[in-house]
Amino acid sequence: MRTFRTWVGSLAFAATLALSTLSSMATAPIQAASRPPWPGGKAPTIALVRQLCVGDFFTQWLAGAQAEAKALGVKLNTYCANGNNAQMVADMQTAISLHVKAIIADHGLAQTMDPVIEQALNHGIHVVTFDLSSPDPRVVTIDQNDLMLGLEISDAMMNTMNGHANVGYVYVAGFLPLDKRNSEWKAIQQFFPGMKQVATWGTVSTSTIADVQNETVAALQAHPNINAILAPYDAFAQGAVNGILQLHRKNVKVFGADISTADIQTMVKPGSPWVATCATDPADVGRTAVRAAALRILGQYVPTYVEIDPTLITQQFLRAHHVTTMAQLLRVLPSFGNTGQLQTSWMKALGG
Ligand code: SR1
Repeated sequence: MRTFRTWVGSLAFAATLALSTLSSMATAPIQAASRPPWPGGKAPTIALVRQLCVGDFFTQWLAGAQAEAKALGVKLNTYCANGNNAQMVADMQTAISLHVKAIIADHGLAQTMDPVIEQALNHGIHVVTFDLSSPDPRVVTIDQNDLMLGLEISDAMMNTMNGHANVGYVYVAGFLPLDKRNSEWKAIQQFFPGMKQVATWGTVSTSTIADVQNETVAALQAHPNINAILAPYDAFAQGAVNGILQLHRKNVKVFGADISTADIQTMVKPGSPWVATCATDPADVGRTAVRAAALRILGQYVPTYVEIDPTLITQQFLRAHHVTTMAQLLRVLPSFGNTGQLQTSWMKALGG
Protein backbone atom coordinates (compact mmCIF):
# COMPACT_ATOMS: atom_id res chain seq x y z
CA MET A 1 0.00 0.00 0.00
CA ARG A 2 1.13 3.58 -0.68
CA THR A 3 2.37 5.14 2.53
CA PHE A 4 2.72 8.77 3.38
CA ARG A 5 6.35 8.17 4.23
CA THR A 6 7.28 6.92 0.77
CA TRP A 7 7.37 10.46 -0.53
CA VAL A 8 7.17 12.94 2.37
CA GLY A 9 9.36 10.71 4.53
CA SER A 10 12.28 10.87 2.15
CA LEU A 11 12.24 14.66 2.45
CA ALA A 12 12.02 14.50 6.24
CA PHE A 13 14.84 11.97 6.45
CA ALA A 14 17.03 13.99 4.09
CA ALA A 15 16.51 17.03 6.31
CA THR A 16 17.28 14.99 9.41
CA LEU A 17 20.42 13.59 7.83
CA ALA A 18 21.58 17.08 6.95
CA LEU A 19 20.93 18.24 10.51
CA SER A 20 22.73 15.33 12.14
CA THR A 21 25.69 15.73 9.80
CA LEU A 22 25.81 19.41 10.65
CA SER A 23 25.56 18.56 14.34
CA SER A 24 28.46 16.08 14.28
CA MET A 25 30.57 18.46 12.15
CA ALA A 26 29.74 21.21 14.58
CA THR A 27 30.76 19.19 17.62
CA ALA A 28 34.05 17.99 16.07
CA PRO A 29 36.23 20.96 17.15
CA ILE A 30 35.16 20.70 20.80
CA GLN A 31 36.83 17.30 21.37
CA ALA A 32 39.50 17.47 24.11
CA ALA A 33 41.43 14.91 26.13
CA SER A 34 40.58 16.35 29.55
CA ARG A 35 37.95 18.72 30.81
CA PRO A 36 38.89 22.37 30.46
CA PRO A 37 38.89 24.17 33.84
CA TRP A 38 35.59 25.68 34.97
CA PRO A 39 35.63 29.49 34.66
CA GLY A 40 36.43 30.94 38.11
CA GLY A 41 37.96 27.62 39.14
CA LYS A 42 34.78 26.47 40.88
CA ALA A 43 32.32 23.73 39.92
CA PRO A 44 29.26 25.55 38.52
CA THR A 45 25.61 25.27 39.50
CA ILE A 46 23.01 24.62 36.82
CA ALA A 47 19.30 25.15 37.52
CA LEU A 48 16.79 22.77 35.97
CA VAL A 49 13.45 24.60 35.82
CA ARG A 50 10.58 22.30 34.89
CA GLN A 51 6.95 22.94 34.00
CA LEU A 52 6.01 19.27 34.44
CA CYS A 53 7.66 16.54 36.46
CA VAL A 54 5.11 13.82 37.24
CA GLY A 55 5.24 10.60 35.24
CA ASP A 56 7.65 8.12 33.71
CA PHE A 57 9.00 10.36 30.96
CA PHE A 58 9.90 13.17 33.36
CA THR A 59 11.32 10.82 36.01
CA GLN A 60 13.65 9.15 33.50
CA TRP A 61 14.66 12.49 31.96
CA LEU A 62 15.59 13.84 35.41
CA ALA A 63 17.57 10.69 36.27
CA GLY A 64 19.61 11.14 33.06
CA ALA A 65 20.24 14.83 33.80
CA GLN A 66 21.30 14.06 37.37
CA ALA A 67 23.62 11.25 36.28
CA GLU A 68 25.29 13.51 33.72
CA ALA A 69 25.65 16.36 36.23
CA LYS A 70 27.27 13.98 38.70
CA ALA A 71 29.68 12.62 36.08
CA LEU A 72 30.70 16.11 34.95
CA GLY A 73 31.01 17.44 38.50
CA VAL A 74 28.35 20.16 38.25
CA LYS A 75 25.64 20.91 40.82
CA LEU A 76 22.08 20.57 39.52
CA ASN A 77 19.33 22.45 41.38
CA THR A 78 15.87 21.31 40.30
CA TYR A 79 12.56 23.15 40.42
CA CYS A 80 9.12 21.82 39.47
CA ALA A 81 6.13 24.05 38.73
CA ASN A 82 3.61 21.17 38.46
CA GLY A 83 1.97 22.76 35.43
CA ASN A 84 1.71 26.24 37.00
CA ASN A 85 3.23 28.63 34.44
CA ALA A 86 3.47 31.56 36.89
CA GLN A 87 5.36 29.30 39.29
CA MET A 88 7.74 28.34 36.48
CA VAL A 89 8.52 32.02 35.88
CA ALA A 90 9.06 32.50 39.64
CA ASP A 91 11.44 29.50 39.63
CA MET A 92 13.39 31.09 36.76
CA GLN A 93 13.64 34.32 38.76
CA THR A 94 14.88 32.43 41.82
CA ALA A 95 17.57 30.73 39.71
CA ILE A 96 18.62 34.10 38.25
CA SER A 97 18.86 35.64 41.72
CA LEU A 98 21.07 32.75 42.85
CA HIS A 99 23.52 33.58 40.00
CA VAL A 100 23.57 30.05 38.61
CA LYS A 101 25.84 29.65 35.58
CA ALA A 102 23.20 28.04 33.36
CA ILE A 103 19.48 27.31 33.37
CA ILE A 104 17.81 24.40 31.62
CA ALA A 105 14.15 25.29 31.03
CA ASP A 106 12.08 22.17 30.44
CA HIS A 107 8.68 22.62 28.72
CA GLY A 108 6.69 25.80 29.43
CA LEU A 109 4.82 28.43 27.47
CA ALA A 110 6.85 30.64 25.11
CA GLN A 111 4.58 33.55 26.01
CA THR A 112 5.45 33.48 29.72
CA MET A 113 8.98 32.11 29.38
CA ASP A 114 10.44 34.38 26.66
CA PRO A 115 10.79 37.49 28.88
CA VAL A 116 12.38 35.61 31.76
CA ILE A 117 14.74 33.72 29.43
CA GLU A 118 15.79 37.12 28.08
CA GLN A 119 16.35 38.29 31.65
CA ALA A 120 18.59 35.28 32.40
CA LEU A 121 20.62 35.78 29.23
CA ASN A 122 21.08 39.47 30.02
CA HIS A 123 22.48 38.44 33.41
CA GLY A 124 25.10 36.35 31.59
CA ILE A 125 23.39 33.06 32.41
CA HIS A 126 23.48 30.41 29.67
CA VAL A 127 20.08 29.02 28.74
CA VAL A 128 19.22 25.59 27.34
CA THR A 129 15.60 24.71 26.57
CA PHE A 130 13.87 21.40 26.07
CA ASP A 131 10.43 21.22 24.44
CA LEU A 132 10.32 25.01 24.46
CA SER A 133 11.39 27.21 21.57
CA SER A 134 12.97 30.62 22.06
CA PRO A 135 13.48 33.31 19.44
CA ASP A 136 16.80 34.31 21.06
CA PRO A 137 19.80 32.93 19.14
CA ARG A 138 21.85 32.71 22.37
CA VAL A 139 19.62 29.84 23.54
CA VAL A 140 20.46 26.19 22.88
CA THR A 141 17.39 24.05 22.24
CA ILE A 142 17.41 20.29 22.73
CA ASP A 143 14.44 18.48 21.25
CA GLN A 144 13.27 15.05 20.36
CA ASN A 145 12.45 15.00 16.66
CA ASP A 146 8.74 15.42 17.30
CA LEU A 147 7.78 15.81 13.65
CA MET A 148 9.39 12.47 12.89
CA LEU A 149 7.76 11.00 15.98
CA GLY A 150 4.31 12.23 14.91
CA LEU A 151 4.84 10.96 11.38
CA GLU A 152 6.19 7.54 12.42
CA ILE A 153 3.40 6.74 14.86
CA SER A 154 0.64 8.06 12.57
CA ASP A 155 2.14 6.08 9.70
CA ALA A 156 2.31 2.94 11.87
CA MET A 157 -1.36 3.38 12.78
CA MET A 158 -2.33 3.93 9.15
CA ASN A 159 -0.49 0.77 8.05
CA THR A 160 -1.78 -1.40 10.90
CA MET A 161 -5.34 -0.29 10.18
CA ASN A 162 -4.86 -0.75 6.39
CA GLY A 163 -5.69 2.91 5.76
CA HIS A 164 -9.16 2.76 7.32
CA ALA A 165 -9.93 3.57 10.95
CA ASN A 166 -12.25 5.52 13.19
CA VAL A 167 -9.66 7.25 15.31
CA GLY A 168 -9.99 8.63 18.81
CA TYR A 169 -7.28 11.21 19.31
CA VAL A 170 -5.80 12.14 22.68
CA TYR A 171 -4.35 15.62 22.37
CA VAL A 172 -3.96 18.82 24.37
CA ALA A 173 -2.88 21.89 22.40
CA GLY A 174 -0.23 24.28 23.74
CA PHE A 175 2.54 21.79 24.49
CA LEU A 176 5.20 22.20 21.80
CA PRO A 177 6.02 18.48 21.31
CA LEU A 178 2.32 17.57 21.15
CA ASP A 179 1.63 20.39 18.68
CA LYS A 180 4.45 19.21 16.40
CA ARG A 181 3.24 15.59 16.54
CA ASN A 182 -0.27 16.88 15.80
CA SER A 183 0.86 18.58 12.59
CA GLU A 184 2.04 15.23 11.19
CA TRP A 185 -1.18 13.46 12.17
CA LYS A 186 -3.10 16.24 10.39
CA ALA A 187 -0.95 15.70 7.27
CA ILE A 188 -1.65 11.96 7.32
CA GLN A 189 -5.39 12.61 7.53
CA GLN A 190 -5.26 14.91 4.52
CA PHE A 191 -3.64 12.27 2.36
CA PHE A 192 -5.52 9.27 3.72
CA PRO A 193 -9.18 10.19 4.14
CA GLY A 194 -9.92 6.63 5.30
CA MET A 195 -8.23 7.64 8.57
CA LYS A 196 -11.13 9.48 10.23
CA GLN A 197 -10.73 11.37 13.49
CA VAL A 198 -14.10 10.85 15.18
CA ALA A 199 -13.38 12.27 18.65
CA THR A 200 -10.67 14.17 20.54
CA TRP A 201 -10.03 14.28 24.27
CA GLY A 202 -7.14 14.73 26.68
CA THR A 203 -5.87 16.35 29.88
CA VAL A 204 -2.36 17.16 31.10
CA SER A 205 -2.36 17.33 34.89
CA THR A 206 -0.66 15.74 37.88
CA SER A 207 -3.07 12.80 37.37
CA THR A 208 -3.00 12.56 33.57
CA ILE A 209 -3.32 8.75 33.39
CA ALA A 210 -6.46 8.62 35.57
CA ASP A 211 -8.00 11.67 33.87
CA VAL A 212 -7.42 10.26 30.39
CA GLN A 213 -8.78 6.87 31.48
CA ASN A 214 -12.09 8.51 32.49
CA GLU A 215 -12.21 10.56 29.30
CA THR A 216 -11.46 7.46 27.20
CA VAL A 217 -14.34 5.55 28.80
CA ALA A 218 -16.71 8.45 28.06
CA ALA A 219 -15.42 8.80 24.48
CA LEU A 220 -15.70 5.07 23.71
CA GLN A 221 -19.24 5.02 25.08
CA ALA A 222 -20.19 8.07 22.99
CA HIS A 223 -18.42 6.76 19.85
CA PRO A 224 -18.62 2.94 19.88
CA ASN A 225 -17.18 2.85 16.33
CA ILE A 226 -13.70 3.97 17.49
CA ASN A 227 -11.25 1.18 16.64
CA ALA A 228 -7.90 3.00 17.00
CA ILE A 229 -6.63 5.54 19.51
CA LEU A 230 -3.71 7.83 18.74
CA ALA A 231 -2.24 8.86 22.09
CA PRO A 232 1.21 10.35 21.42
CA TYR A 233 2.37 10.78 25.05
CA ASP A 234 2.82 7.74 27.29
CA ALA A 235 0.57 9.06 30.07
CA PHE A 236 -2.15 9.47 27.41
CA ALA A 237 -1.51 5.95 26.08
CA GLN A 238 -1.58 4.44 29.58
CA GLY A 239 -4.89 6.22 30.28
CA ALA A 240 -6.34 5.07 26.95
CA VAL A 241 -5.30 1.46 27.60
CA ASN A 242 -6.91 1.53 31.06
CA GLY A 243 -10.13 2.95 29.60
CA ILE A 244 -10.28 0.28 26.88
CA LEU A 245 -9.65 -2.52 29.40
CA GLN A 246 -12.26 -1.08 31.77
CA LEU A 247 -14.87 -1.42 29.00
CA HIS A 248 -13.48 -4.78 27.76
CA ARG A 249 -13.22 -3.32 24.25
CA LYS A 250 -11.00 -5.89 22.54
CA ASN A 251 -11.21 -4.33 19.06
CA VAL A 252 -9.48 -0.99 19.88
CA LYS A 253 -5.74 -0.54 19.24
CA VAL A 254 -3.55 2.12 20.86
CA PHE A 255 -0.65 3.95 19.16
CA GLY A 256 1.46 5.90 21.65
CA ALA A 257 4.67 7.79 22.28
CA ASP A 258 7.51 7.55 24.83
CA ILE A 259 8.71 4.46 26.63
CA SER A 260 9.46 3.30 30.16
CA THR A 261 9.52 0.01 32.05
CA ALA A 262 5.85 0.50 32.99
CA ASP A 263 4.98 1.25 29.33
CA ILE A 264 6.83 -1.86 28.12
CA GLN A 265 5.05 -4.02 30.68
CA THR A 266 1.68 -2.64 29.58
CA MET A 267 2.51 -3.24 25.92
CA VAL A 268 3.68 -6.85 26.27
CA LYS A 269 0.81 -8.04 28.51
CA PRO A 270 -1.33 -10.68 26.77
CA GLY A 271 -4.25 -8.96 25.05
CA SER A 272 -2.75 -5.46 25.45
CA PRO A 273 -4.31 -2.94 23.03
CA TRP A 274 -1.07 -0.83 22.94
CA VAL A 275 0.56 -2.07 19.74
CA ALA A 276 3.21 0.55 18.98
CA THR A 277 5.02 3.51 20.44
CA CYS A 278 7.56 5.95 19.05
CA ALA A 279 10.18 7.13 21.50
CA THR A 280 13.63 8.31 22.46
CA ASP A 281 15.32 7.30 25.68
CA PRO A 282 14.32 10.19 28.00
CA ALA A 283 17.46 9.71 30.12
CA ASP A 284 19.60 10.25 27.01
CA VAL A 285 17.75 13.51 26.29
CA GLY A 286 18.26 14.71 29.88
CA ARG A 287 21.97 13.87 29.69
CA THR A 288 22.27 15.81 26.41
CA ALA A 289 20.68 18.93 27.95
CA VAL A 290 23.19 18.93 30.82
CA ARG A 291 26.09 18.43 28.39
CA ALA A 292 24.88 21.44 26.39
CA ALA A 293 24.76 23.62 29.52
CA ALA A 294 28.20 22.44 30.69
CA LEU A 295 29.79 23.09 27.28
CA ARG A 296 28.31 26.59 27.14
CA ILE A 297 29.65 27.34 30.65
CA LEU A 298 33.09 26.19 29.46
CA GLY A 299 32.84 28.57 26.51
CA GLN A 300 32.75 25.68 24.04
CA TYR A 301 30.79 25.76 20.80
CA VAL A 302 27.34 24.16 20.95
CA PRO A 303 24.92 24.32 18.01
CA THR A 304 21.75 26.26 18.80
CA TYR A 305 19.56 23.29 17.91
CA VAL A 306 20.16 19.65 18.77
CA GLU A 307 17.56 17.07 17.80
CA ILE A 308 17.31 13.46 18.92
CA ASP A 309 15.54 11.06 16.59
CA PRO A 310 12.93 8.67 17.95
CA THR A 311 12.59 4.95 17.22
CA LEU A 312 9.36 3.13 16.43
CA ILE A 313 8.98 0.24 18.89
CA THR A 314 6.22 -2.28 18.40
CA GLN A 315 4.58 -4.73 20.75
CA GLN A 316 5.64 -7.46 18.33
CA PHE A 317 9.32 -6.42 18.59
CA LEU A 318 9.24 -6.30 22.40
CA ARG A 319 7.62 -9.71 22.63
CA ALA A 320 9.94 -11.26 20.05
CA HIS A 321 13.00 -10.03 22.00
CA HIS A 322 11.50 -10.90 25.42
CA VAL A 323 11.91 -7.29 26.52
CA THR A 324 10.08 -6.42 29.73
CA THR A 325 12.17 -3.52 31.11
CA MET A 326 13.98 -0.41 29.87
CA ALA A 327 17.30 -2.00 30.88
CA GLN A 328 16.58 -4.96 28.60
CA LEU A 329 15.47 -2.67 25.77
CA LEU A 330 18.73 -0.71 26.05
CA ARG A 331 20.66 -3.97 25.78
CA VAL A 332 18.72 -5.00 22.65
CA LEU A 333 19.02 -1.51 21.10
CA PRO A 334 22.28 -0.06 22.56
CA SER A 335 22.34 3.08 20.40
CA PHE A 336 18.77 3.94 21.48
CA GLY A 337 20.02 4.75 25.00
CA ASN A 338 23.17 6.56 23.96
CA THR A 339 22.92 8.76 20.92
CA GLY A 340 26.21 10.39 21.94
CA GLN A 341 24.97 13.89 21.08
CA LEU A 342 27.33 16.60 22.38
CA GLN A 343 29.45 13.93 24.09
CA THR A 344 33.10 14.98 23.99
CA SER A 345 35.95 12.57 24.64
CA TRP A 346 36.62 14.08 28.08
CA MET A 347 32.94 13.64 29.00
CA LYS A 348 33.14 10.03 27.90
CA ALA A 349 36.26 9.54 30.04
CA LEU A 350 34.34 10.92 33.06
CA GLY A 351 31.42 8.55 32.36
CA GLY A 352 29.21 11.39 31.13
C1 SR1 B 1 2.69 17.21 27.88
S1 SR1 B 1 4.04 17.06 26.86
C2 SR1 B 1 4.50 15.41 27.05
C3 SR1 B 1 5.66 15.07 26.17
O1 SR1 B 1 6.81 15.76 26.59
C4 SR1 B 1 7.94 15.05 26.11
O2 SR1 B 1 8.26 15.57 24.86
C5 SR1 B 1 7.52 13.61 26.05
O3 SR1 B 1 7.91 12.96 24.88
C6 SR1 B 1 6.03 13.63 26.27
O4 SR1 B 1 5.32 12.86 25.32
